[in-house]
Amino acid sequence: MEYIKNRFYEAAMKKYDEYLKLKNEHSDVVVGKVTIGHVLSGMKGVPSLLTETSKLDPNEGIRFRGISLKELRKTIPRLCAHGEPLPEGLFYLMLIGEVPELDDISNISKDWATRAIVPGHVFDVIDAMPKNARPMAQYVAAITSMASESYFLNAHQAGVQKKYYWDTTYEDVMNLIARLPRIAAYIYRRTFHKGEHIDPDPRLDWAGNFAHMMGFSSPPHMRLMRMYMSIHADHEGGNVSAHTTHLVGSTLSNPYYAYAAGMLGLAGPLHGFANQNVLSWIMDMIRDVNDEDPSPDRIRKYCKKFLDQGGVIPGFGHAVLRITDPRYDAQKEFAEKFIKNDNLINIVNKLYNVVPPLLEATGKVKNPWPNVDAYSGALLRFYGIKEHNFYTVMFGISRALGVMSSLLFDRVFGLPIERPTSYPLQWYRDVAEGKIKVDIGNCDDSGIKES
Ligand code: HAX
Repeated sequence: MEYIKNRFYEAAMKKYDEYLKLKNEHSDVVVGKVTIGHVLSGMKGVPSLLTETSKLDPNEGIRFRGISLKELRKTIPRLCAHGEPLPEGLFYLMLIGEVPELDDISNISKDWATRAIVPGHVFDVIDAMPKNARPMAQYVAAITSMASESYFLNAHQAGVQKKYYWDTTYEDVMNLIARLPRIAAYIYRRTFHKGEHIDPDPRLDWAGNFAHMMGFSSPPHMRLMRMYMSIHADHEGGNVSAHTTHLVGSTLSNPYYAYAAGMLGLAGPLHGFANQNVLSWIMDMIRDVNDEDPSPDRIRKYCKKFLDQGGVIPGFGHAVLRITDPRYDAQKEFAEKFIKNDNLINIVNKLYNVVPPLLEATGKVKNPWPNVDAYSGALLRFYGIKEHNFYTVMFGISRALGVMSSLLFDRVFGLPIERPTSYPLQWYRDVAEGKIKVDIGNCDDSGIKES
């Protein structure tokens, strides 16, 4: 089990040397500019974070350690010829920076299986919540309660040196990831299946076991889950779930708290909650037009009216991407391969043709194309996972792979507490009107110098 940890340590120490060299020799190199427009529109496009695991290109989509989603799905070894690559393989790539062999992948599967025992009090915390509590609320409460197990927390309180932070963080990260499927499946069965729980099968891989514990043990379900858990794993560092995890982690909060905080960010409708909203929005449309198989024209009229009334169509648009999300394409490809003629999937496909021109016509939407969330609900529903309140939790399990790998690098680098500067509106107005001059050539660690 130490094999993966040792490999990570070797790779991480090389990165650490690069980090130190950059910090010591090039800290004063300017990498971008910040305008009032940036400040007032969510700092999009401003380089301000260090993330090793993946990079998002607006016109190409996500690359994990330089490898696109399409390439990745061809490169990562599978359990069988027609199967999907395992998320364990993507985790290895993000963590170590190399494409894994099948042995590396099964090493991680086995490691996680041995770490997957969830402490009893975590189930007590879940069971103490109302049965109709939102699955994400149950999930975050469970994760937070698991911090009692944090090796990092204990080591930090015992005064461990900063250069060893990564070691106990690694243990927490691996334990946390290993236990997420069990916790989430417990919540799923408690909330939607009368609390009839299904024991884990430690012989299965991480995603396969999750499908099994949810009650979906067939090979097609496991294949779906492997794909789903791979494509949602990471989207560089600036998205809200990744950024929040990093921000909270920068206070040296333990990995359980940092991840729980990230999940609360994922739960917002502009982010991961959109995957639930898409399906309920489509269901509303079906009810409204009173047709399970509406024509493109009926869909167009419905969408137009919805937009005219100020609605935001979930599953379309993106803060960075300017193309159809390759994660959408991956799901479409999967559906085309394995699903013949499903109404909801047909509607999703029709929306692809209908919605972008309508969004373009608003004149304000920067990216009219569908994102990852536009497809996933219809796909999950086809496979019998119909409880859309649970979808964001599923997204969150996958997202742990990326944000927890990144947190490990934060600890390796010893990144400091994150603390940008804020000013009141009047300050920006004064700068805009030339009443205050800022000297960007004269910045120091504390921020812009006024002159
Ligand atoms: N429907 C209607 N209007 C939309 C829109 C959509 N799908 N997408 C963007 N707009 C609107 C914005 O609300 C904004 O309007 P106002 O100026 O009136 O506020 C305007 O177009 C400009 O927005 P933008 O610059 O193109 O987009 P942002 O970077 O501000 O926001 C969002 C990106 C993804 C949040 C946005 O496109 C959106 O709300 N989409 C629907 C929700 C969604 O699918 N979220 C999931 C995104 C992927 C993800 O993170 N998954 O987890």
